[in-house]
Amino acid sequence: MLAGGEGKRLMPLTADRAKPAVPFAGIYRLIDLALSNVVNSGYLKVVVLTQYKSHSLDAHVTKTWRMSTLLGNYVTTVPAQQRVDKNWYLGSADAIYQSLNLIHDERPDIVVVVGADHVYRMDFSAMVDQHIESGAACTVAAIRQPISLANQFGVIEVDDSDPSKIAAFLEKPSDPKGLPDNPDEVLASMGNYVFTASALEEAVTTDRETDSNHDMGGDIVPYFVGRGEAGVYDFKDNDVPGATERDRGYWRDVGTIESYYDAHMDLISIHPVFNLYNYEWPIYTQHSPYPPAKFVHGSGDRIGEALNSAVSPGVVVSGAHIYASVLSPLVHVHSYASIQGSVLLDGVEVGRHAQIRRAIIDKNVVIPEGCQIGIDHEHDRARGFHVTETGIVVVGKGQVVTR
Ligand code: ADQ
Repeated sequence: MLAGGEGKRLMPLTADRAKPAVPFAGIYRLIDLALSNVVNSGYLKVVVLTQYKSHSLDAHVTKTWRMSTLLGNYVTTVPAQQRVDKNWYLGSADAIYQSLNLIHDERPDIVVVVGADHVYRMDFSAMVDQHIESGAACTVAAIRQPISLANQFGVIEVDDSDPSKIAAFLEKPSDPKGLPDNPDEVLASMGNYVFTASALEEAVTTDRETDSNHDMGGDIVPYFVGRGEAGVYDFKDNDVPGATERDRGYWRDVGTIESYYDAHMDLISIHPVFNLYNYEWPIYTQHSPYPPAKFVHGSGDRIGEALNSAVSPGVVVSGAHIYASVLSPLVHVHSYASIQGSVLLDGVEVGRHAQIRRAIIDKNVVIPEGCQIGIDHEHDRARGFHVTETGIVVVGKGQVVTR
């Protein structure tokens, strides 16, 4: 699993942690989704390659994903180690090159390479089956996306005569071609790949000797496409047990603040677009044994309530109104406060009469009494908060909030 990226477009949430360690849906970290998919697919020998600000990621994976070693299974983090020379990982392909010793130790026939920062459910065994049947050296998972987002993705053109083969692959093109049956969409790489192990080794070794960006999407996939050895796996054919009509085929790259925010809103509608309550394909995580969430009357006998919201253990809502929001563990909201369309990370304290709209508040931030966030964006910017083009306000970890 590739988990070393910096996640610049998710700033300030990645100021202090790697993107895969960013908290998600109250009790999870982003990496829990990809790891749950891999483990639920039956693949139990997993290395997580880390680099950028990896401490909280490493701590989370080590604590949460410890497995019995009796059967030789493991999920283990491997930090960049300067094993090959004095360089850190030069890119995602170099992360694999510098970790080839792990492949040599296990001698697998097939290596599944998975990004660590997407929200979805996927059974990788179906993709591996197709890879083996097709005889491709590299198979790329693909999903249709709006053409307006093409510059964030690797864009695939399939072979006219054999649609399971990739004819061309352009990493983050600025001038993409739409699909023949829909000019408003492209076929995007999901950043998940299946490789024949020997072919992967040869590709990353050859790539290391060039002056490329040493990137899986930018360099390794095009290498296989150039040799006519790259196949495409259409995610719409993937099925996981327990999926609902509504959330089957759901996939979100949470690469930006907007998509991170939207992925949260997808969770909390009555019939969620992404259904966390599918116990046949569980999303695993672990956190401290906090007490149950509690809703109590507050000052002046105000009712404490949360509607269309997801509320984590350890939360106390006292005489405050929460709507369409996600509250992480240990959030405490005091009387007369109102929170709408917001995501509050662990331990956020919201003072009396505070109002929060369309905001993401990072861990342990204290919102003082009467404070307004997300109501006057000029005032939000003046206080040093990050405001996106679409008006989502982010208050970073450790930021001191004033009225
Ligand atoms: P991006 O997500 O933009 O596009 P990248 O930033 O390289 O590509 O991240 C891919 C994965 O690799 C992430 O999980 C990241 O954490 C990890 N990674 C990045 N640099 C790393 C390093 N030096 N060491 C270890 N891990 C590293 C990719 C593909 C596109 C595809 C999108 C789908 O390149 O083709 O469309 O994913 O989201």
